[in-house]
Amino acid sequence: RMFHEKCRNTVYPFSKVIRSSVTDEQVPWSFPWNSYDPPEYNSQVLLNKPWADPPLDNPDFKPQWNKLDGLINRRSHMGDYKISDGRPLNPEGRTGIKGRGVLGKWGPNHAADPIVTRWKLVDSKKLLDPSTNLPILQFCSIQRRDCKQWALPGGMVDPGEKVTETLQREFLEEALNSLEASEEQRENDAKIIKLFFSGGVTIYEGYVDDPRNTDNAWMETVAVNFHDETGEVVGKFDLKAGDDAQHVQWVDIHKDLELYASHSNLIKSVVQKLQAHW
Ligand code: RP5
Ligand code: MG
Ligand code: MG
Repeated sequence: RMFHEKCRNTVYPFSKVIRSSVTDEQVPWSFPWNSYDPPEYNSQVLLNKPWADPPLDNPDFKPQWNKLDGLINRRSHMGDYKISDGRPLNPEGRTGIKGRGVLGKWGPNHAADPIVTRWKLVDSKKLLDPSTNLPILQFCSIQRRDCKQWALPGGMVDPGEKVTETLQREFLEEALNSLEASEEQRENDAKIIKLFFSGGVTIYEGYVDDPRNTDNAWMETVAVNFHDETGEVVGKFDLKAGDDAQHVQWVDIHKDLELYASHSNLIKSVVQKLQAHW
């Protein structure tokens, strides 16, 4: 079994809080550890942010755990999560920090990740990797402004938003800079993306090993592959980074890519589906 590791044994992002050390065997909540008492961190940045939950001790805050709570989806793809002392418990186990850190929601924080792929072509022919003799796949990758790591152009599902809408919106914002494009450009891009994204294949729905995860708040995603077989549609787009992305480019896929969170694992599933080089 694989345990989450990007949310363990680090300094918590955007803070100076050091997570309590948690070994692999200590990760599952079923491992008895009575003296486990990690530090708590709740970013002050979240106070009064309209998209964030209130603090848990706010008497007006009555979250409906494991339910669709108004427009907020508090259900987990991993099944019902436990509540302990009034706090949702990370379904993957201990992270060495409690509170919600910098995440807006207590419990699951839902995101969506578009995996947009095309073949690496040379003279209009698929380029084969000499070692595996398999065609090399490329994906549209962004460099995150927050931690500088390369990643999928994903983002949070807004309250009431459909995941299909999030996938399109985040791709438009982060890989085509729709927030700063002219209205004409934005509408044109949105039309093409909407059509192209109608042919998506869902690769994964579930927990993400994100460095922001805590014992009481964690990322989950729906990752969908949009493959441009000919490279004539999105493969030809003029990519332009925007919003929380500072760079965007097509990146050759192989097993040694170091990407944000569990994004390398998500991409691996696409590689297997399309029988590409890894
Ligand atoms: C990751 O964080 C998800 O897989 C998604 O790519 C991303 C969403 O967070 P932001 O990009 O909005 O920070 O866990
Ligand atoms: Mg975004
Ligand atoms: Mg993002």
